[in-house]
Amino acid sequence: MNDASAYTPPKVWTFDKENGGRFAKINRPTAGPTHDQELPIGKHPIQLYSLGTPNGVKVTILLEELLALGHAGAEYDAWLIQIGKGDQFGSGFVDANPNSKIPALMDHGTPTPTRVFESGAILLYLAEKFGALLPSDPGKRAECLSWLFWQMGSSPYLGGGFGHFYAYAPEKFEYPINRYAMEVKRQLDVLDRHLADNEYMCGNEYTIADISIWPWYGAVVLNRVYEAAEFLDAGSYEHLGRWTRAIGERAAVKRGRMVNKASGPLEGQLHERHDAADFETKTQDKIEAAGGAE
Ligand SMILES: N[C@@H](CCC(=O)N[C@@H](CS)C(=O)NCC(=O)O)C(=O)O
Repeated sequence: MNDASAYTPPKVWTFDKENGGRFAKINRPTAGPTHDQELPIGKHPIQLYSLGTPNGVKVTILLEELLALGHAGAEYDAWLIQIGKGDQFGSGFVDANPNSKIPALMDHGTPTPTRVFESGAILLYLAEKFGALLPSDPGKRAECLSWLFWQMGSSPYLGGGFGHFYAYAPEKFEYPINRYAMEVKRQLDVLDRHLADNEYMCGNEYTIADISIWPWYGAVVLNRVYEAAEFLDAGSYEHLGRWTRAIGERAAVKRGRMVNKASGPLEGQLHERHDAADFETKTQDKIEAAGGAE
């Protein structure tokens, strides 16, 4: 065990700007804008302000799935918000999301523009708007929403808890790593047991529940977050593995993962998306400018 007595909390907590850790530069204990910065608006009614993180790609996967289903009204402009540079604290972004976190969506197709923040709310808003990927039968809809809200409540333990202490904290502490590894393994088991009897999260129907859960828990299985697949023995969750691989093969999922992605191999990055053709042209331009694929 680490020495738990090393830190004695003061009477009143104060903000230590130099507390180290991966996100020390952007984290602060107050809300609100830090600078004036209007958000750009493109040609489509749906404007997305985001980054290709698990929370961000939920929305781009859904939009690409809606387009693949023939919902032309789901065409969208996706703008890059670089959270490492503090774009989420610009005045325009804070107007779209007072919580200063990606993703944020503006729908200019309503009589007055509609703002939607929190990825779960965005998935529900879009699924209802287009009448797709959300069952209409009340029982199935309840099951779908239960899993959607399960993800919203559960993955902060995976990301903010386990991921932070296992991968990002400046030092390794046994207590939080143990606590969050146990909880994340419990969550992986919840999914694995459910997927043993169900093709998708809501029976045999692919829905926004899958789109919400896959970017987080599929990423653990595929070792795309925190380099923790071995530590968590993620390969042992057989049914979760089957579901993860099946969803990862979907063309819309592959496209959605590229949008607003600003890290990893260049051919997987599409910083902004304004048109379906951007997947071919913009990516190719970038690769050529960089002197060929990695
Ligand atoms: N519950 C929120 C979480 C969003 C979130 O945590 N976004 C992160 C990136 S994945 C972010 O914008 N962080 C920037 C910051 O905390 O300043 C959602 O699902 O939309």
